[in-house]
Amino acid sequence: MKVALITGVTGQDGAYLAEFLLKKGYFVHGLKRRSSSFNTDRIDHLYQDQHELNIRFKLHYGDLTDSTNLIRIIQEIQPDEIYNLAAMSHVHVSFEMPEYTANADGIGTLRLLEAVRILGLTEKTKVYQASTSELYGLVQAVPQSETTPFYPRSPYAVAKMYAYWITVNYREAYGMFACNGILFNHESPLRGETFVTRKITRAAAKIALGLQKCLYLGNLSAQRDWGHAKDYIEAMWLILQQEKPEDFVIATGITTTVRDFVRMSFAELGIEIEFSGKDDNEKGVIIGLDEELLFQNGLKSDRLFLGSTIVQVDPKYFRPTEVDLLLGDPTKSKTQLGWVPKYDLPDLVKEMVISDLHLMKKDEYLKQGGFKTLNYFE
Ligand code: NDP
Ligand code: GDR
Repeated sequence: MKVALITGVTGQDGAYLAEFLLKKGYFVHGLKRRSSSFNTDRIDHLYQDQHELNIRFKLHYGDLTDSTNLIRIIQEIQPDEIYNLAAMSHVHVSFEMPEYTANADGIGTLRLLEAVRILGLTEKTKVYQASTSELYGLVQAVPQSETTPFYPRSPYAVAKMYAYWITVNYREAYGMFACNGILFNHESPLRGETFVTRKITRAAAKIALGLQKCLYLGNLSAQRDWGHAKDYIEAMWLILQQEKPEDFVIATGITTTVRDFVRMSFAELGIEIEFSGKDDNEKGVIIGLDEELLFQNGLKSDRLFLGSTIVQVDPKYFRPTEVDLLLGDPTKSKTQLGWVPKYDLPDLVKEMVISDLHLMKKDEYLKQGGFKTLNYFE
């Protein structure tokens, strides 16, 4: 049985990858951080009671900032494959926490590679590094491929640039099977709530249900190449199944503005928006309601008014340095890995919006039923 270690197993990609590898028959070990509250929501359905026989999923407390912990775990489990997905992954937050981001995302990758080397596992253990399209940063050329020069624009991207090159270096210096997947943005219903797509789909659901009035966003003109996380984790696995270790871009080859993602999300529920104004003053206003679609989604139009502003720009979400345009060229991954994504952007938007509508309806039912959370502080 193949043994895999996933760092960042509690995150969006970690959850999908764990499920994927379990289905492939792997024994999956996951690294999770100690937290004062539960942080395993995304993988609770995979949990196996450790007292049972034949378990194939095990979690270990750990952190990419702790070398001895990583060495001990890797020594104990002797993995065939390590997927290094753990990171402080929020670009805007990295401007607030640059040193920690460098430590976890940059040096953390070095710690992992060194652990494999120190333990004499360079021939046994393959390593996947979660590299990112953020490396391209300030546009040098489009579409961006494996040969496009990097120009990182955030502490996150600079840390990931170190991780990218240290992975290449360990491959060249020690002959390790260590690869970078340069993944463009990928989303899903499991996406963290503060990334723009999920923030939009959650807010669209809440606004449609009358639980929120307005969605505040930053740069609406940013363009991203958005795919589905389920497709992207499959590419991670394919990268480690190649004959030779190499780096691959994983992208859809289509780019869309944040503004259009907003339009598509509300349209999915039956709400048509028009944007007007510029920069800080740009607004999204309801210009049409599709009664039939609203009805199909279990929504009532009496809470929604033509002409009301439901999206506004708040400059606090602007970044000190922005990445304006990402558009990937997936030619190499399609031809060499045989990677075929199953989802397109409309599928992704639909899945996310419907999932959030489902979640928010739960809140609405509880509210209507008079449910109140107990207040422990009175
Ligand atoms: P998430 O933010 O959803 O998950 C990050 C994971 O890393 C979480 O499990 C988190 O734990 C864990 N983590 C954070 N810091 C540490 C640390 N110091 N030690 C151990 N674990 C830590 O990210 P995604 O799943 O979206 O992304 C996975 C990886 O891919 C990340 O490295 C990200 O930078 C990279 N990436 C993501 C892209 C995307 O579009 N999603 C695109 C390109 C690259 P906890 O749950 O406790 O917070
Ligand atoms: P990104 O994702 O920075 O590309 O990094 P995010 O969804 O945070 O931002 C995408 C674009 O949307 C603009 N934006 C906003 N972003 C957020 N979060 N919140 C807002 O309110 C908002 N308004 C506009 C941003 O300015 C940006 O241009 C993601 C992460 O998953 C990284 O870990 C990963 O490496 C890259 O994708 C590829």
